[in-house]
Amino acid sequence: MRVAILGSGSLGSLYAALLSRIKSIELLVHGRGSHGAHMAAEGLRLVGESEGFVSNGDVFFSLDEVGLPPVARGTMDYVILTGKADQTPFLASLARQLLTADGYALCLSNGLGHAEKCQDSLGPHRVFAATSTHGAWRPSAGTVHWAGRGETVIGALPGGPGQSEAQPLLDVFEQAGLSPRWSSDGVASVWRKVLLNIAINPIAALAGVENGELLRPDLFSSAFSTMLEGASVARQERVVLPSDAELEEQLRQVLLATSSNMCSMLQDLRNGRKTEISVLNQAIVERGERAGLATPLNQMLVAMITALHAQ
Ligand code: KPL
Repeated sequence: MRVAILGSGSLGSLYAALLSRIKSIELLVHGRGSHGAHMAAEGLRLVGESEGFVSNGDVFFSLDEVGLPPVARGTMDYVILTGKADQTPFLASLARQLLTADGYALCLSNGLGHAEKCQDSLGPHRVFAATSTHGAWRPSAGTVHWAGRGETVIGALPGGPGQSEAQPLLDVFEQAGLSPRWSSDGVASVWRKVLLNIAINPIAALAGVENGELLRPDLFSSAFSTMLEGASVARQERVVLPSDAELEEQLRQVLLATSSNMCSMLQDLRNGRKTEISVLNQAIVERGERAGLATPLNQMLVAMITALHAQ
């Protein structure tokens, strides 16, 4: 099976390192910048929950600065997009060039709207919904730290492929330790992940703390209230969510499982990168406005993170 990972941030690098262990996969990892260059020249080191080294003989590391390798075009059975929010349309255009005629794409990026952008570019019949709660960060170029075990959800979208089309990928994710799960309602799965991110990311980023600190009662209550605002918007959009008590339990479990992780928004702020606030809390505020629902906590978090961007 041929698999391509587009975008080599923390999550893309983690999936690359774990999938590289599966001998039945030919893996292409398309990165950029100093981390991408480091991987292409010297390979990728995995530390944390599991340790290992991926040599550039085992995996084809390509660089966006150079372009897609011509030999890879039209050969990929699955393409996994893992870039930041504003990269999705570009990465989807690369996926279109890489996929075989009956290949499939999935996007693990945080936030709302990615799957729809992939569907626009590739057609609904080729796109799965997908989410990941694995925690990862990059201590230095060429290294990824697996900071917390989570799960990977692959799900069905309206008009999209089903479980049998996802099964070969679910099987290799299982072998790689990525704890995959199939969801028959991919839209709800993406929302459930977004509800976690709107609750965790801006608060951990503003407080400058690892995820586990949000289990402190004062921070937990702020995070959970932010989550509930998002849940009201989702329910207004007729998304089927579990009870508030179950959402609270899921928030607690993800904070426990990723307690030593620096969430992606904290990493982005510390590294001077644009955050994903526009596809997380800001998307909740905008959808809330359309539905006539006030989301003051999300609005305040957007204002504060946006003010930090401007500094
Ligand atoms: O998705 C994440 C992120 O950091 O963006 C979580 C699951 C919250 C892990 O930190």
